[in-house]
Amino acid sequence: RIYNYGPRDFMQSVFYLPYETTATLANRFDLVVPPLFMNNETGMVTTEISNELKMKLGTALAIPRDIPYFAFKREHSLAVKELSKVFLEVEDIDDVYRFAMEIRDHVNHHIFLAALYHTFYERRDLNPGDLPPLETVLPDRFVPAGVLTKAKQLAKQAILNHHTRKVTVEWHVDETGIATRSPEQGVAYWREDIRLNSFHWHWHLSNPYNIEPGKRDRRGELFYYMHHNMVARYNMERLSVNLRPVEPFEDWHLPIKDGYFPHITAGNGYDWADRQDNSYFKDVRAIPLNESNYVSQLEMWRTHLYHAIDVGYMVDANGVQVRLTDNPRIGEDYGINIMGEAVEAGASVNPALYGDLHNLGHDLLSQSHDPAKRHNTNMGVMGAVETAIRDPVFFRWHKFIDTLFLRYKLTQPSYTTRQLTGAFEIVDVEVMEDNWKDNYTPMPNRLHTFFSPSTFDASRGIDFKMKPDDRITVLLKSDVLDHPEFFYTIQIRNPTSEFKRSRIRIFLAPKYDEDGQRLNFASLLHYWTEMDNFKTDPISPGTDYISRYSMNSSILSSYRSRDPDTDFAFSGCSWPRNLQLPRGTADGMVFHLFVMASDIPPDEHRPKRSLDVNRNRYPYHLPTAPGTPGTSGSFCGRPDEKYPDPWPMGYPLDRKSGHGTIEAFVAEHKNMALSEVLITHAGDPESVGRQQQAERDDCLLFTC
Ligand code: CUO
Repeated sequence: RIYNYGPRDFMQSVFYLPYETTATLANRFDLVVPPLFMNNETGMVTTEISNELKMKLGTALAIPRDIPYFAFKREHSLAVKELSKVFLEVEDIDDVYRFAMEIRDHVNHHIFLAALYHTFYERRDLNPGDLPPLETVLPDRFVPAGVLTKAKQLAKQAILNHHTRKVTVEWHVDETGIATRSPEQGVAYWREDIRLNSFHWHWHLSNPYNIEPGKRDRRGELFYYMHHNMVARYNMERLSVNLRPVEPFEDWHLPIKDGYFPHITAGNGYDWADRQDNSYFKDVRAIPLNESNYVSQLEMWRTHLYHAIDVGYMVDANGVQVRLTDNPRIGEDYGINIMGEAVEAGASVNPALYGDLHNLGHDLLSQSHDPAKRHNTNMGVMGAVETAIRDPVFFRWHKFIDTLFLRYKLTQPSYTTRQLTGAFEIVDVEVMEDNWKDNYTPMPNRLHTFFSPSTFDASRGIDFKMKPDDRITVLLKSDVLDHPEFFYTIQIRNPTSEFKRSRIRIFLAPKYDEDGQRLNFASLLHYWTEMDNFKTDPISPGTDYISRYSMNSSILSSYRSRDPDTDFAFSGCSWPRNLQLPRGTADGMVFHLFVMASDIPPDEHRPKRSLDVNRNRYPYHLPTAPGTPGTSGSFCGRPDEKYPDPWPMGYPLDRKSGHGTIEAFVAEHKNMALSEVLITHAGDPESVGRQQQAERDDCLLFTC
């Protein structure tokens, strides 16, 4: 047996070189693997699996080996579930490793990976914080094909030269999907951000729609909330680069204006399909025909969902009305959770009536380049969770889905004064950048973003034909949006005579729309994005101060990578740290920073009831914040626990209000505060804080 790597590394090694046989993997990483056999017909050397194991693999064996994992297709999702079950039923992680090694030569590469990622979210003895970043496993999902070709050439040279230890290949975002001639290129840096796409994969494998009902607390609501935040943040980026907010894709008979040409090719020869500008959303005529899907199905489901929203209830499979309310009584579910499950569609109250709207939309869009199946084309990027966000149509589709949820939210009564007020009074709020560089003095409520280089190690995802002792690292490098860390200081008054904790909620939204008009309360509902949500330490009677660091945000995982060759800061399901702030503009974009201090009800002081109290993580997985698993609580939930905040997700900025403006809303509640924050986008980190050159009246050659 191996184990010269340590348990964490040996588990990770199962993920690597996903397109290569186990024999190659074993050779490259010096692993001991199960016995290998040669197939006399194909000449391939592989592991052998028993008939008993074959039976357990179920549908996973039926999916062709070389296609991507199309998460929105039921049969793919079922295959991941069944394969994960094999990994979940074995006793310890040695067995997970052994089975994984036996199985990997026989099932679809990506379904194998997806099942392993899901296993890390499910097993008590594994931790999602230890999952390798997806880009290190599947670099071809994130990097233009030409960059990988160049990396292979350089790696070969390095092997010949012996002395070269590191090969680095750089690329820029304008070398990928969309050319500068298209306005949509302005936000390509965001759509194609590696960690954002990786986060989306993690989210869907942590919260799969076909997981046993009830296994994830408020999963349907989380589907709404995370994707709502994603769309809201995308629109902030659009405003930053003078683009109008994304239009929902809701008239399904009009052409889709923007096509998408991904320029990525999977290393096993799979070519993601291109979609021409002005393609149509069409019925997909599958072979066999009974697996076809029709736009009219989606229209029918949408009508049923709108009906449910308008009448305030859904109808379950037995014909019983299920009330839709976000003020649920004990024993009732949140209406938004029921809606989320029905729309995605997960544990829907009535799949026959409400269908598969979200998933089927992804599926049809990923085939809209060849809906009649006349050209033997592959699927487009919209069909896979790790690539969908690259395509501008992803956000048009999700803006439509979000608008549907917002239609429901607008049926809910405004929060009452009792639901909004609290004992604490927020006196002042300030946000300040870290003192992150010499000769620069940060100023209150002034934040900066810039592009800075980001690197990851591709040597374990692509076979660069190295031998174990070649010791060459292949690094891929590009610029990503980034920002200095910052911290909030909240001056708070506790009018009671006791030390008391509070829950602080922080949201961000732009102050002005694309036409420079102030966004009113109703329009801001589209934009608020969560920045943080946490319980404070006990606040002393009288005036006290709360300080909170951006790195500890509830939308980030608390795990930090220990890989010296990459700067990947977080593992597991985490909003990308580098995209925590919207880009802002060169002359400063104005944002509202909303802060609320809520009282904590007495029963919330008790430790959170774990859904599985025996979870026993390995000691070397100790997170930086004790007791925090390797996921972002707010956007990903926590596999074994109740959602960390009992209020509706997005509270208190998820419902209409009698107030016309956010200022009027805040003015009525002492436990809320609003600050104005200016986010300035600097070209590069070095230009932050540099004084602008004053214009001079000198007589220049061309002015005099
Ligand atoms: Cu995450 Cu449409 O759900 O992609």
